[in-house]
Amino acid sequence: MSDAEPLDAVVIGAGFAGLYMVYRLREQGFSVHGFERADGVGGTWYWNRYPGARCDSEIMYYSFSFLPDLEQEWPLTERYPAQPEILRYLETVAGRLDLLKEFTFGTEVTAIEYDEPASLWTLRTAEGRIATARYVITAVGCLSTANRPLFPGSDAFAGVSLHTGDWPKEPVDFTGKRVAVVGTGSSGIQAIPEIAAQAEHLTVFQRTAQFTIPAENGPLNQEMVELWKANYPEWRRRARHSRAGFPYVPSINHAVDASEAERNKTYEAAWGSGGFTFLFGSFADIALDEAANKTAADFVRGKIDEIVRDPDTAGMLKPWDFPIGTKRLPLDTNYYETFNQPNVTLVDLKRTPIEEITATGIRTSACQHDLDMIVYATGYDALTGPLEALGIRGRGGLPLKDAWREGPRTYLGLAMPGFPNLFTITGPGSPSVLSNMPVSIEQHVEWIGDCLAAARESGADIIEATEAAASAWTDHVQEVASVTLHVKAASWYMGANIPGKPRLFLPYIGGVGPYRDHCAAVAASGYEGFTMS
Ligand code: N01
Repeated sequence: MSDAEPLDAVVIGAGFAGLYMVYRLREQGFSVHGFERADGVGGTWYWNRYPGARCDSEIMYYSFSFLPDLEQEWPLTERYPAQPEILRYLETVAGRLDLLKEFTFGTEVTAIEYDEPASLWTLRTAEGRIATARYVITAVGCLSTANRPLFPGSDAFAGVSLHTGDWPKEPVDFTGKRVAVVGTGSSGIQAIPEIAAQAEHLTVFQRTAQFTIPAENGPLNQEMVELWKANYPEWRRRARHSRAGFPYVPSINHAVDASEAERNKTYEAAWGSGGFTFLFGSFADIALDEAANKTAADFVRGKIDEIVRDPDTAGMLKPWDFPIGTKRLPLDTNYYETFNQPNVTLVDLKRTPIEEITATGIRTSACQHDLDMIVYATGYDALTGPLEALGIRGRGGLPLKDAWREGPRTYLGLAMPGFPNLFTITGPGSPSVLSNMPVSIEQHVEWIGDCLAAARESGADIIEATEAAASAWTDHVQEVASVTLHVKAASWYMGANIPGKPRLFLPYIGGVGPYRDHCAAVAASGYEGFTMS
């Protein structure tokens, strides 16, 4: 790529989304180049190398559908793929499609500015590199800007500080160490049992107790794998038209109509088989009806009492302040069991908040905890954070951050008025984090590729979402969320984990299938809600 020549498109990111987008546009005959801040492919799976990092989507659902040969060849071993395995998969994809040469790695895009007279975007990198392109497509993920809470004295700690989303490549040895994990979301809940198995002592600092369901990970039956592989096209079709990008059959039964014995039998079976089917497969009203939701929540609280021997610790681990499933449900391997280990202590930050990070550890309102290592599993500035970090300025030099001061306004989570020719893969207002990501990513990549081809065919230089379409879609995203219990939780879906972030529901909860149909109808109508000029 020559920096002087305008490209047709620049893609930012080399995870699932960026790899497929670059491949797709190259195949369509566009000149395209990718920038990636890591020194390799993988995106989320490049950075999240913390112990226990695994995908909560079962392995047969968590891959590309557009590579049928690889689909058949790729070994399906364990139910949930571990981080090294997914990274290897993406490296294989990049190698097989000869994509590495299309990317510049180790390069962070820090500014993307729209040049109105030229109808081109100018991109600048931290290294001072400049590129120009007609189209910019962000493939930066939804959970890639770490949330690093600013505790007083944050930089004072003399030991090792790590964030789960920015984990070193070299294995971290916890042997003989006094370790803290701050945060009990999906990342913390995966890492805690693994760290506890090594560390001399582990102290878990919990602000909000989470519900978690056993993953029931383990080796896959290879006869089932063969059957699965023989029917991949049908499973993929079902996933695309499902609610969350999985070909599960959702329950149609209502918890409120079932007897207590029937409910317990259903929950017990779902708990035993593990995974998200606890929510999808048990009862249809858990996400919608508070009384139904309470039956599922009570079941999990009962499990905590059964598993955790110390009643005070069990009490602290039981969530009370949000309906189950309204914060992303983690899947675990021996999470609650870990608190029975003599080398593990739980600190409830609602009782005794962190007052300061000191040179030697963490001081809460109750006492000082002396530590060698602090692992922050404190999550992300989700969905908007990675986009705002790109320094995007649209028409009139308007920064995206300012355009989104009241919260993100997008059309279909794909485009924004005032930011022509800029597309966001799995942007806010699309199913993204509420879905099995590869399914949503493929749909966005294919839609964007088709849209660019349609513009080329019609001779248009500029494609831009209209104000009216973005307003209507943004209202629709909130309306659909408002009939669910999700809006009752102070979750990262609501922007609640980042001080000062506007509170509104960020992803689209209307379902992967209906959303896909809607996007397809927009394309079929000649891109209603966009102007092409
Ligand atoms: O982050 P989180 P995560 N002081 O935001 C706490 C995906 N994922 O990295 O709940 C003290 O869920 C915070 O407390 P609270 C998945 O979509 C997928 O774990 O805000 N504590 C919470 O306990 C997931 O949902 C997979 O009160 C503070 C924790 O830190 C998403 O990534 C694996 C704090 C953050 O939990 C994010 O998960 C891992 C503070 N100032 C992640 N600030 C798989 O598929 C925050 N916390 C396997």
